This record gives sequence, structure tokens and C-alpha cells, in this order.
Amino acid sequence: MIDAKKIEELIRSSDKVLITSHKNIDLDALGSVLGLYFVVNNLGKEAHIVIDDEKCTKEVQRALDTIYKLDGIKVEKYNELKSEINKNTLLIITDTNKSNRIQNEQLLKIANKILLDHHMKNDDVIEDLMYEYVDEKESSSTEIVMDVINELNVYIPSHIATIMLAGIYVDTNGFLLKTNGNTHSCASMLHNFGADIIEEQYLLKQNYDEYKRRQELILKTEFYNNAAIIAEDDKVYESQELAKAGDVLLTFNNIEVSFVIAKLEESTVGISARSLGNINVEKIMAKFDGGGHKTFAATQIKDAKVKEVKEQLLKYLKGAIK
Ligand SMILES: [Mn+2]
Repeated sequence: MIDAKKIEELIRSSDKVLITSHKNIDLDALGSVLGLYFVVNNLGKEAHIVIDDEKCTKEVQRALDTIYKLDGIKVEKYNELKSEINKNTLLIITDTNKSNRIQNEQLLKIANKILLDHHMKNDDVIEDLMYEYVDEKESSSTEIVMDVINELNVYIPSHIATIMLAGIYVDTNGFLLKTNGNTHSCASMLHNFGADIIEEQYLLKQNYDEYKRRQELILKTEFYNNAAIIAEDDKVYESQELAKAGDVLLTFNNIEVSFVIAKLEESTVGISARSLGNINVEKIMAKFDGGGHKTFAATQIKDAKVKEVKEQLLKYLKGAIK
């Protein structure tokens, strides 16, 4: 469990707090950042949200427009803040533990740092922290921050609660993945703060062309007993697109495990693997030098062909799928 009192103590002993997250910020990262902004404000300290991304997704942009309009919260760039940083500045990082994923690596020069995250630790781990809480069993960074908010009795405005609820929704694929009683308790708390489901739907609206690309990918599914596999060789995809398609495959009858194989670059093939838990996809991805968790894992293979990767995967799967 997260030590909210320790976080409170570190915020209280600082002059101002900078809060940031990973590059290409998503709704969970933003939701957790916003929750922390209110924690810091509630403790009477100056809070700054640092986002250096030049371009944001439509969902994130809608959320940023809302908080600017309704709360006057303006996100800032590292360059605008760097002259204000001193030895009493505290940096809180959420939703990543990788030093090369942070919005601006210069921020890591700040001596006092807290890290909150739900991703597995791998390489390039952020070090020299005054406090860290990294637990990959947590559904989302927003859920972690909600535990802090609950323990420290912090008030959250309704539209912030809506963004935070959308953050949990996105990271759990609609309260299906990594969701437990505490995840629902956090969602319940957000409803009590006035989170609005209709507003959340506006926030989560998707792009039709992206939806179509995903559906086209899904229509190429092949079934091998309780495994669903897509091996697509025509287009180049983003790894996120493979993951999202893989989540959908798990919803089909009898399917325990899914693999989406496609080109991430002209000569790099990616696999996104998903499982309901009975088949360990981390072990299967490890055979391709990948990593992850028992229920979600991935890999990237250089100088490979989709067809060959699929044949190799089917060999590894022998015996595992029934
Ligand atoms: Mn997240």
C-alpha cells in the first residue's frame, strides 16, 4: 500500500512541487498528475504541471482545454520553469519509471524526487528517489493517486474526477484488465466527487480512421484452438494499435490468449501478446527477447518477417494451447 503520509511529509517540507509524467502523455498519466496537483494545492503548496509534449492526442487536448477553462490550470514547459527550480523544489513523476520516457530528462536533475507508477521496472530506471511506489499489480497510476487522495482527505472538482475516471477506464480497457475491488472503490469515490459519464464519453471519443484500421486488423484473426492470432504484413502499425486489437481478441468465445504480429517499421516486427491468465505470455515473449507480465507482454524483432515470426510463435505455442 502506498505511504500517503510520507508523500504528505515530503510535499510539506518543500517550497514548490513540479508534477510530470511520460512523453506522449495519456489520460491515465494526466489523471494521476491532476490528482496530485490537488493534493499539493490542498497542502498549501505551489504546484506546477510540466508537459513538454509538442502534440497531444485529441482526448488529452480536450482534457487540457477543460482544466484551463474551468480551473485556470495551465500546463507549463520545463524551460519556462527551470529558473525557479532550487534545492527545496520537489519533483513528482507518475506513470513511468524510465528515465528516457519522462517529459524532459533535465527534470531528473532535481534532487528531491518521488516516483509513483504501475509499470514493470526494466532498464533505464529512475534513481535517487526520496520515495517510490511502483507496483505493476495496480490498474493505473490514477488508482494509486486516488488512494493518496482518499487517505489525505483531498477534495477533487467534478470535472477533474471525470478525467481521472477516464484514465482508469483507458488503462483497464473499460474495467476489465487488472481491475479489483479497490479499482472499483476508486471509481466509486470519483463518482462521489461528481464524475460525469456523459462528459467521460465526450473525452474518450475516438477517431473513425483509427477505429477502421483496428477493425481491419481484427478481421484478419486466425484461430488456433484457444489462441487468436493476427499476422498482418501489409501496413506498418504503432505498437499501441497491436495492443488494442489484442485486447479485443480476448473477448471472443473460447479464446484464452491473443497475439498480434505486424510491422512496426519496414524491417521491425512487433508482437503484442494478451492472456486471461491461464497461459503465461511473458514466458512466450521471453523466447523472442521480449518482456512484460503474465497477462500482457510484447516484443520487437529486428530484421524479421511477419510470416516467419508467426511460424516461430506457433512452434512455441505447441502444447500451451488446447
Ligand atoms: Mn498508466
